[in-house]
Amino acid sequence: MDSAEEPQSAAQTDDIIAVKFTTKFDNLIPALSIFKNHDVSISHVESRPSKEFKEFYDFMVVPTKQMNGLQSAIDELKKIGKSVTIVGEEMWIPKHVSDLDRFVNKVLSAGAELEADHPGFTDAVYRERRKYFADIAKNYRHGESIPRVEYRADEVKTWNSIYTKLTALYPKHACKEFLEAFPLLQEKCGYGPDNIPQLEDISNFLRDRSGFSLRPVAGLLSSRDFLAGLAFRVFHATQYIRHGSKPLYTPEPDVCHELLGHVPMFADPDFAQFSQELGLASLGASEDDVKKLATLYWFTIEFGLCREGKDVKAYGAGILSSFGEIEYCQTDEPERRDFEPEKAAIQDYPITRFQPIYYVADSFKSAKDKMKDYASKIPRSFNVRYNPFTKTIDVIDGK
Ligand code: HBI
Ligand code: NLE
Ligand code: FE
Repeated sequence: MDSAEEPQSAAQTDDIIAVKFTTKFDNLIPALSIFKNHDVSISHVESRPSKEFKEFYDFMVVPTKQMNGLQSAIDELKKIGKSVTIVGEEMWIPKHVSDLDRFVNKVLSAGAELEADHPGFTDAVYRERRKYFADIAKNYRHGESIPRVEYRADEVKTWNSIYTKLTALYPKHACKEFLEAFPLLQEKCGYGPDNIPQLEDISNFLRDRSGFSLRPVAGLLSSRDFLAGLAFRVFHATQYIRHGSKPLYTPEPDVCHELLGHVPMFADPDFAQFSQELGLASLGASEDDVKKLATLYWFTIEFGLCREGKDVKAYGAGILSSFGEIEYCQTDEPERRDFEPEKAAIQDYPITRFQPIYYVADSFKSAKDKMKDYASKIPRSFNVRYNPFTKTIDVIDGK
């Protein structure tokens, strides 16, 4: 995304996620009765002793869904509760990996509504196909296997031309972590010139390598939602392929970009950890900080270079999936700078042409340490910790 065109975050709706209030314990039953009297059913209640008021408790009530009586219930609740507040979408963060299901209908530009300058805009067959992929993603829920797709001959032809050209360039230009993973993907996930691999097989492979998994996505998500996936080591991957008329460059992610650019990198444990740090830092961060983190995502995961001895190699997916850019980034034309999160986070960049500036990391370990350090300076009223056993985000109050 161009910084100027940064998609609006998810925080646009005034959906009520939860109601918080402080009252004496004896008031809990009367408070819950208020919801009942207004026909609002409840899916979850939490309580803890108030830090502010002795003998009072903070309660949080999660209504089952948006219900007509909710606003009047809240108004009445104010009579018996102190500091009644509404937890809205803007404060909500996913706490469990299944919470990512909430993003399925929040894509910014899906195949069904292709924009006018898209090469597939006037191609009715392509548009229909994009709708098919969008429906798979919209119907997908956490824990299900990702539907296998039978790609058409013209789609495999597009894949073939990209795959053949890129694989010839990887030995010279791709970083060693990428080159280590690639043969495994050929062996175990069906990577090859005449086959578009299946997201489900790749997801299972990555889970065993680095704990990453894939979710199908219909199109672009907001930065906030997209980065939140990384906090759970989940990567939202498109499943459709770019329009056959322009195989060698697209500004939009597609299955070639995800599978050839991103997937081999997510097989590396250090890179996986780096990606998750970026995701964790984004949870509950301000709009401004999310924008900076999205920019860091751009200059690392999408367009990062790294040092290998005297050489500089590509690890960014936007480079590794683009036949033109993979060679261009090694020329003297673009500027190269050492990776410093504070500086990279505020650098502008174009999205529809080759990058004028690249940031060079010393290693993923050092990039991860710098990232962690940067993240620790982002102001947030709480800290987060990921529990990999339950795939849960623990929120630690740090006020
Ligand atoms: N959404 N589906 C999807 N894929 C991406 O690669 C992607 C996105 N939303 C935002 C985004 N990338 C980045 O430009 C950053 O904003 C994180
Ligand atoms: N330019 C890349 C490609 O052509 O594969 C895609 C970049 C997506 C951010
Ligand atoms: Fe990408």
